[in-house]
Amino acid sequence: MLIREFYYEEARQICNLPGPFSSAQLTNYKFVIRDSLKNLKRIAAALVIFLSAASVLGCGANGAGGAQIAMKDYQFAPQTIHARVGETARFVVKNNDAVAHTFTVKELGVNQNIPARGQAVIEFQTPTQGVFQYVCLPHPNMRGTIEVEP
Ligand SMILES: [Cu+2]
Repeated sequence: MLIREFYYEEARQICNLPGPFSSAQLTNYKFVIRDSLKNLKRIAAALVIFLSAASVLGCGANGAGGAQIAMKDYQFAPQTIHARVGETARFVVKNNDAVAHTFTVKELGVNQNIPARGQAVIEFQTPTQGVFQYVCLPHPNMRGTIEVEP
């Protein structure tokens, strides 16, 4: 395995993204570092590759990565989100309203309070394929669906 592929794999796993990447996908990214560099340079280069991989994959160093879901005017946005079956879904849910909401998926055992003007990172398992509803418990008209796909 090339060193760049190794670090892409590391970043991918930390970000809980589907994969592994094919070499064809990897060649879509530009690398300035050649595989013939000496070991010391490789270590520094590998760190650069790792950070750029994490950046490309949308996983920030602050750990706040994940698809965004907004709560605004007593509605979720978007109202359809996607996850991959058998993996850990990760969403950053941001409440723009002046009241608390919840992000609740009863079938998946998710029930997270999001304080007014606050946000939460929500992670949960998606063991089965299907369409699941998420709601805000105090405001039943706030709802959306998660499509868990193969
Ligand atoms: Cu609510």
